[in-house]
Amino acid sequence: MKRRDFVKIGGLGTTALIIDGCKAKGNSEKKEILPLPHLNQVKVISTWNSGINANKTAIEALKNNKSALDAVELGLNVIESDPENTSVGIGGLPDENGNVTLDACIMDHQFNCGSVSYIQNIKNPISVARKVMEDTPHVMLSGKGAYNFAISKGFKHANLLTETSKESWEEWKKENNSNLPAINHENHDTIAMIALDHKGNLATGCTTSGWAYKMEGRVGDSPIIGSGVYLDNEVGAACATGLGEAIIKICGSHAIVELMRNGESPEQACKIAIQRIKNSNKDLKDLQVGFIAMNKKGEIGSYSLYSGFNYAYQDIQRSKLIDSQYDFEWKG
Ligand code: SD4
Repeated sequence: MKRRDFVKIGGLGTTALIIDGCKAKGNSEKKEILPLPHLNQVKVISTWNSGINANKTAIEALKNNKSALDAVELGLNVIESDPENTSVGIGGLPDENGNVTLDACIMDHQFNCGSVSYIQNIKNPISVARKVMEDTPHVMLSGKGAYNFAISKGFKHANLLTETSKESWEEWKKENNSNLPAINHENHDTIAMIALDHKGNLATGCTTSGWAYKMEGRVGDSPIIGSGVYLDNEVGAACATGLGEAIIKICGSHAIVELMRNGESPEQACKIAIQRIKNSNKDLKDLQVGFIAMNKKGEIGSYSLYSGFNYAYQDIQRSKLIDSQYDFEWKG
């Protein structure tokens, strides 16, 4: 038997895989229709407009029958490796001492998850997080241990502080010193992604250099399973961007998955989580948080506290940037 073709047979994107019949006696013309891979359903969403490029790589992987997990890793690698992006990977804005420290985590459809926090000098922390998930009995490695583990797995030591980020840090030191810039307004766009593959499995991941000029040792929500990302393949997945301290307080991504489990749409679930952010923080000034979510059916949604948050959507036909619903107009 040999694989011949994929053909549309109509109705909700259903596809049929037609295979040449066995050249058995009296059966030479017969074609067998097998259960279908749902290639039409593959899709990916990710935070901010840098998600557009990441999604393009992710969707190519999904179209080639790769898993959602592969798609998430490959998609996020694109942004981590881009020195122009000052929020993720190489080129990320450093902490108060000028050190670039990165956080990332990844989760698959079977509750497997891996994470690295406060890792330095490694360009692709999402791939290290995946190695933690697959090659260790642990979920999370941090700091020097995460770095040593990465080196043992063949990752290369790299200087992550680009000239541009160094200049911005020096400028900040001169002018503001103790004042941190507001997260997510002008200066940040951590990438978090959710992908759905042809088997109907979800995966999610998140990677960031965290809050620009943060205190030495600070870790945000992005490497914390349940805060930066969460996924239950029976229900859906959610991930976050924005002020990690506020997201951690409500276990934001986990909360959204539980809300979807209880029947909320992805957007409504994100909106309720934002309501919890409002309830759990007295001072909402400069506190931007944005959530994105996708349920098991592939329905998507988002919500943010302030205007200005958007996310990138990609399926096999379309790529678009979607403005999130929000509660307050950002006035700066
Ligand atoms: C953090 N949540 O470290 C991250 C930052 C972020 O867009 O999302 N920025 O708190």
